[in-house]
Amino acid sequence: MPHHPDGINAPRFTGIPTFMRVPFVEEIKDLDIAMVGVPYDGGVTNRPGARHGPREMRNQSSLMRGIHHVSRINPFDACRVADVGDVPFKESHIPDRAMEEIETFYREIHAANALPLTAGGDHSITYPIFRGIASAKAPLSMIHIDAHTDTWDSWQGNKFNHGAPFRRAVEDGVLDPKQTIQIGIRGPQNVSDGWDFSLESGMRVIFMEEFTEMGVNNVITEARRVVGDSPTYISFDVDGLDPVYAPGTGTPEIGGITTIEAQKLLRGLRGLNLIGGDVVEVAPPFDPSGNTAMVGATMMYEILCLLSEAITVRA
Ligand SMILES: [Mn+2]
Repeated sequence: MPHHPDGINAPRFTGIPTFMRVPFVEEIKDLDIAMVGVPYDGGVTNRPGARHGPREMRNQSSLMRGIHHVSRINPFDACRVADVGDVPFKESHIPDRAMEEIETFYREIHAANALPLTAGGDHSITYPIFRGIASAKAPLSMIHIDAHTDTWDSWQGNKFNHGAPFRRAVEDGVLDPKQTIQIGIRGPQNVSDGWDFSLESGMRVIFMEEFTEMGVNNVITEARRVVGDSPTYISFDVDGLDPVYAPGTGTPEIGGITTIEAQKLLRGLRGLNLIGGDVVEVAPPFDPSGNTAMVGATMMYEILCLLSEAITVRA
């Protein structure tokens, strides 16, 4: 497969923007990590626009370079990484069908032995991703960064709305709530049902006030304790960040995580048994400067470095 272009002989402002300038492949084979776009926002409960997230994150992700300045990992040298394109939607205006179409694509990626790294899309997409890569016999663990627990129930008749993916995943047995940690939770709600579901099902919920009290290092220790060495997925909703850093999102909440805190948190997850990740809820219509997409793409790069190290260790 073609090599990742370096930014010296092929300047980063040139070429067609794939994720982080990796090659685009149509056939998913001989890959360690598959970067995927899921341009879907049929699950939003308020401001739409995350369907445009993958394209804008591809564009902004061309700013990324190879070598991580802390770990010195170069994921593009360490692993076979490609952009496998977007989920090929045919009926995405029907939520039930959209969920099936996403699941089908991730089954393919999983069958090809590649780890998925995804740009959303609203957060409803993580539920069919879990269905594609996990089973009730082997549910996933999760480290979840978000302002919202996303364990609410149906909204306006849509059980696949973006406030519900992890409730659906627990009901289906593809997510183990006792090995799930939710970090950065805050903001008022219409009903407390989602918070209650998370706590009653056994998830570890770190509200923003506790995050501030604990500090990032203790949050890392707690996250590592919760997931242990089990297969773990990282789901990163940009609204977990403070809107100062990520204003371009559908449901912003002030008083959130800073970008350096988020980077430290992710860097503290080295050595875990990581099997995939996503960055969701970048909504370009609310992001005129492109900053939120740039921040989202950088968090994808942090997760990519973690995944590539996890693969290298396993090999
Ligand atoms: Mn979310």
